[in-house]
Amino acid sequence: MSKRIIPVDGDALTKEALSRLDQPARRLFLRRALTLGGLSLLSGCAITDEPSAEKALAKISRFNDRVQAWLFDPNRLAPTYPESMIARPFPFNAYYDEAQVPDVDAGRFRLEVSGLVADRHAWSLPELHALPQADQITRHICVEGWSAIGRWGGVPFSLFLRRVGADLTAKYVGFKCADDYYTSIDMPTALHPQTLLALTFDGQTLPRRYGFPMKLRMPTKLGYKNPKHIQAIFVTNTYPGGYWEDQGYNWFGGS
Ligand SMILES: Nc1nc2c(c(=O)[nH]1)N[C@H]1C(S)=C(S)[C@@H](COP(=O)(O)O)O[C@H]1N2
Ligand SMILES: [Mo]
Repeated sequence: MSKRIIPVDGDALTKEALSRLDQPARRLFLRRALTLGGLSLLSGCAITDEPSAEKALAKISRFNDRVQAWLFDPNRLAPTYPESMIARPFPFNAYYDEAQVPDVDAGRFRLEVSGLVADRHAWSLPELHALPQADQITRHICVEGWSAIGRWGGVPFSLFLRRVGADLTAKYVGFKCADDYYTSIDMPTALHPQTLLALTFDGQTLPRRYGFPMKLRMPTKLGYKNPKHIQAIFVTNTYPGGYWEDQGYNWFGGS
């Protein structure tokens, strides 16, 4: 199978990501199903009622996730930008408004690490800051129809996973946040060189509205895949889903 060409130009990337992912999953699947001659063909069973149609759609969605994961190229880098292109102020987004942003106590904070890892000790913020740090200026793309360039700094996530002795052959890394948000990613994306456990934004401590004390920043994935206010990280082979993913958003959510 030949590798899909992913444009490295920012606008093209935005357009491509949106065209593939911003519409409600149902519409996309129905369109695809129609062109393929019916859902029943794909699911191998007659679709007569809502629940069975839903089940078939879910099945196709998970299949699409697998295909995208296969096509994912861990060596392809997302575009980076000059400092002059950083959006100031950077947009805020969450499933609630800004007044409800969680207030995490920096001194008492400990990042929990569990699942398929050798070292389950909980990390304080100074311990995380003591690890090697990286910095990058990339574009954040939200399916609600906006994108903005920002600068995030923090621990390369692949380094962190190796440091905790994670099973790098496991399928998923899951995240639980200080609000009720949660999400999960595939291991190849977790190990991608641009995936950062971000502790700073624009050279400052990560502000509260952007996910203090830390967020996972992945320029290869859409906004909703980038969890803010991370409290716990776990490595697993059991599909963990996500806040928006469980409501029909595409799980892979990236390129
Ligand atoms: N904990 C948490 N993380 C989250 C969200 C959220 O509601 N809670 N929203 C997601 C969505 S949809 C987007 S677009 C980005 C917004 O990040 P920003 O506020 O830094 O722009 O955070 C993502 N991560
Ligand atoms: Mo978003």
